[in-house]
Amino acid sequence: MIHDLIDLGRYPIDCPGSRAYDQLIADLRRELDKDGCAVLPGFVHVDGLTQLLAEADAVAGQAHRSFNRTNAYFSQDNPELERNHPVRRFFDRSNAFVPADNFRKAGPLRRIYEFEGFLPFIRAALDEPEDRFFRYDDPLADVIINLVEDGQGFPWHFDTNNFTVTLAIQNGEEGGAFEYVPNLRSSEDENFASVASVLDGNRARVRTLELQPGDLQIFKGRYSLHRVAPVKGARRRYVGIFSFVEAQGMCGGVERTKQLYGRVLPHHHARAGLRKDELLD
Ligand SMILES: O=C(O)CCC(=O)C(=O)O
Ligand SMILES: [Fe+2]
Repeated sequence: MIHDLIDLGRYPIDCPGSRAYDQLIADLRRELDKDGCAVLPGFVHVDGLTQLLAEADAVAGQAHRSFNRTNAYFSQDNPELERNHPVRRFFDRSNAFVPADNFRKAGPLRRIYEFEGFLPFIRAALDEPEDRFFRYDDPLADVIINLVEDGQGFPWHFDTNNFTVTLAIQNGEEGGAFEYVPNLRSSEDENFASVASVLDGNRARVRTLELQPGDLQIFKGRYSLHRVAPVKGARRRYVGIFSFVEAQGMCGGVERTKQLYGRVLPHHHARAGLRKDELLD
């Protein structure tokens, strides 16, 4: 069972159909409808965290680092636009991802991801149909840890995937807040003027979440501009990332996987075609 990791008293994800479960789902849906973000504080309890932290420390040395410069859209520069246009504003991005094959089946992070009640719970919270919600079939990327070190963060961006499910495992000494501007753009309107204003430092609509170790976050990042503020100090920020996709058998592309994880497996070559390259953008 999973009670040694998850606070099932507070989050009865093992009891679908119970009143407490239905209430929890209703609350999460309301939060997600309102601003695309739901946080479950203390989803992993203190004893569970001890296990997760030990696992994270043990595999941190396996992280693959990659660097690039990116705009908020993960797109190319467009020299025809004026110099200050958000599409033309590039920021440094560095990643250190611990690939998924470092997380053993019997280890705490993968046990949460593969717990039979976890996917249906996340799917219900997101109100996604059963035939469009699957675990990622990528042995290097299905469940990973993102490690953020002194001076690093994740610059302002919109996700290219619909939702992200993350678990805070350890915070840096300072910084590392999750900042977001709910619904800054829509499928009809890019709202470039407001995006530019946030990039210029306008904080009026910015919300700040200081997630604590053990908190689970469900975030719909396609329309909400967001960033991770730079982390300061010697202690690394660890976040677990659980990936779910809309088609069975989806796997990362060969080039993208090499870039993010430093290597590929035969599985990636075999699955080339059924891809979800944009994951984690
Ligand atoms: O590390 C986080 O808290 C979220 C990072 C993020 O925005 C992303 O992976 O798209
Ligand atoms: Fe994001």
